[in-house]
Amino acid sequence: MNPFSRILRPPEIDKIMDISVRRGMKSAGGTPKEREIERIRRMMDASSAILMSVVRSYPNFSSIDKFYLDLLDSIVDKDKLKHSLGALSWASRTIKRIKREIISSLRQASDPKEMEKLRNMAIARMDSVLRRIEPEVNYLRNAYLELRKIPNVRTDVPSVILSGMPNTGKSSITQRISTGKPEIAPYPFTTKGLLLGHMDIGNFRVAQVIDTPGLLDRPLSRRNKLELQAITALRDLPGIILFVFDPTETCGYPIREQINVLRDVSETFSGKKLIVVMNKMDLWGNFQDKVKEALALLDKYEHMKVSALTGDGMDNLIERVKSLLS
Ligand SMILES: Nc1nc2c(ncn2[C@@H]2O[C@H](COP(=O)(O)OP(=O)(O)O)[C@@H](O)[C@H]2O)c(=O)[nH]1
Ligand SMILES: [Mg+2]
Repeated sequence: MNPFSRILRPPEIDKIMDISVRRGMKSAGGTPKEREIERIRRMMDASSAILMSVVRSYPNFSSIDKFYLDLLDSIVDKDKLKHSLGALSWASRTIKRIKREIISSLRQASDPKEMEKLRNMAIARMDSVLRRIEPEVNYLRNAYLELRKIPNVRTDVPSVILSGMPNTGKSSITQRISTGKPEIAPYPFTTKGLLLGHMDIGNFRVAQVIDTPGLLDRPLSRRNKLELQAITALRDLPGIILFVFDPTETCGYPIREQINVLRDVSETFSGKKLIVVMNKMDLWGNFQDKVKEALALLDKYEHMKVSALTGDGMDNLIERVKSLLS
C-alpha cells in the first residue's frame, strides 16, 4: 500500500507561530509565575509538536518498496525531502531546548517586567528558529501536493498491466476482465489517472488490473526523464503486460504506429511476459486486409483475439492470464 498515504502537510510558518502563540495565551491556575511558565511551555510544545507530527507521518525510507521509491524519485528529490524532514526535527529539538532555558530563567525571575521580557524572548527565539526552516517547510508543503498523486498500488500481488495506443480498448478490456468496478487512482504525469481493478485468479488469490491511460500509449522516446521514471516504476510490479492492438485502425492510429509503440513497450518491459490482445473482432469483417496485415506483423508475439464490445474471446483471455499468474 502507498507508504505516503498518511503524510501530513506542515502549515506555513506564520500559521505555526499563530497557533503556538495562541496556545500559549490559554491561562492556567497557580501563581503568576507558574502561569507564565505554563504559557511558555504550552506555546513552545505546540510548535515542536506540529513539526514532529509532520516528521513522524513520513515512512522510514529504508523500508519503502522499490515501486514506490521509483515513483517517489519521479516527483520529488528524495535527498531534499530527507533533508527537509531533518530540518524540521532540528527545529523541533531546538525549540524544546530554548523552552527549557527560558523556563529555568523564569524560575529565577521575580518581577513581572522580567517575566514579560522572558516571554517576549521566547517568542522571538521560536520565531527565528522557525524562519530558518522556512525553505524546508515550503518544500514539504509542495512535496505533499505531489506525493498525494501516488496511488495505492499493491506490490504484493501480481499485476496485469494494460498498454496500447489511445482508443484501442484498454479501458473496455480492464472493465471486462476485472471483478467488480475498477477505481480511478491518481498517478504522476497523467491527468486521467490509473484505472485499477482486480481479478480472481483462483486458489483464493487476486491479481491487480492496471489500465495506464497516458503512460504506455505512445512512443517512450518522446518522454522526459521524470515521466520515464514514473512509467518504468511499473516494471517493479510483478506480473504481465497486455498490449491492446486495434487492427481496424478505428482508434485513429495506423497499424505501423501501433507496432512501434508495441516494440517500445515490449523492450521497456522485457522482463515481463507480454500478450498482444487483438481487439474489436466484431468489426474485423469490414477490415479483412488490415487484420491480415496486422497478424503478419505480429507473428512473433503471442496474441489473442477478442471483442471488448461483445465479450467474444474474453473467457480465453482471462484463462490465459490466470494460467500465467498462478
Ligand atoms: N466495435 C468495438 N468498439 C470497441 C471495442 N472495444 C472498445 N471499443 C470502443 O473503442 C473506444 C475506445 O475504447 P476504450 O476502452 O476507451 O479505449 P482506451 O482509450 O484504449 O481505453 C470506445 O468507444 C469503445 O466503445 C470493441 O471490441 N469493438
Ligand atoms: Mg482508456
